[in-house]
Amino acid sequence: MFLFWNRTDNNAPARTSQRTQNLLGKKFIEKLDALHDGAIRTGLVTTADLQEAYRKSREIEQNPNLTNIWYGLGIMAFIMVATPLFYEIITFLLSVRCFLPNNYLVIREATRPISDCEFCKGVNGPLILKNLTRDEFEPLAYSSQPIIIKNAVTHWPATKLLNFTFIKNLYESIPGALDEDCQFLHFRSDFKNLRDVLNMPPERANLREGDETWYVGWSNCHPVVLGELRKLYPRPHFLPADAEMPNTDYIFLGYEQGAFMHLDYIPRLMWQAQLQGNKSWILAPTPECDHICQSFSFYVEPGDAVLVDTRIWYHGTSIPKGQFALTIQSEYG
Ligand SMILES: O=C(O)CCC(=O)C(=O)O
Ligand SMILES: [Fe+2]
Repeated sequence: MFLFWNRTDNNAPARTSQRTQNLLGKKFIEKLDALHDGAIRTGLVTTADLQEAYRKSREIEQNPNLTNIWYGLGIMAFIMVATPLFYEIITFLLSVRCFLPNNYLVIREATRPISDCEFCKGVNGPLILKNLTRDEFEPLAYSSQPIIIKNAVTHWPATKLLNFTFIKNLYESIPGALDEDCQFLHFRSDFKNLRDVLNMPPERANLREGDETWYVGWSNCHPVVLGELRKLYPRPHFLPADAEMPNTDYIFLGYEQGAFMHLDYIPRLMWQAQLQGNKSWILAPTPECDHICQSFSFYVEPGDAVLVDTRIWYHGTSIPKGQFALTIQSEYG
């Protein structure tokens, strides 16, 4: 230890006499010789091994960058080959189309801007409103305050007419409706696409006791399907008259599981109409706001509308055991 310390101390030669230095040098060489002889005596190494090790150490010393570059390239090549391979294996083993939920739900944590937390400061639950008119909604329409509007959609024909069988018959009666590549969200269920959902045995669709629960969502991007479904529900009466609407809506339906916590990657605010069943929501601020804002949960009942800025509030849902939930969801902006 002492020897090594002395080697790296640049002032040491000035402070140590020539005689002491000679003595130390001699001792060092004796120790190295003893080490060398000891290693040879073990029989595990030969002089040739030691020479080769010395040659390699010189190569690394003279060319450290080249070694690092090869090492870095090796790691990059491994990541490039292993990542898609890992993805393929997982998606094959789990029999799901996407290992991560696709872009509607892509977890924006990696790319989203850091929040200034203004959206969640002082918010500890949804605003619950009743008999709301468009004028009353106007000042709130573009706020980040979550809102429930009680009984806002109770009068919609969809609350009575829309159900699993209606949706199945509609899709099966429109040629090509199931071939359209509309976004499909399987959440925690084992379905790969909407065709699989609509083809499940009626017992499971009605969740007979002992059947596995399921919960899915998808976009009605087929124009004929969308047109037929929109005959069952109007544009929500409370939305600002000039609000822009997308040309696709979403349906969420199923039992118990609900949606896992996520942020949405969508351009506008979202509204939902709860047509059947109760649904519990849990909202959480983005992690950087955890110290000023809080998470909270609430539930909606059939006939309620719910508005959440799902681009900035983490949100997850669940359905009470034994209930079937059916929701129409869309955006406005
Ligand atoms: O209704 C659900 O279960 C999930 C809805 C959702 O994630 C959304 O509206 O953004
Ligand atoms: Fe969402």
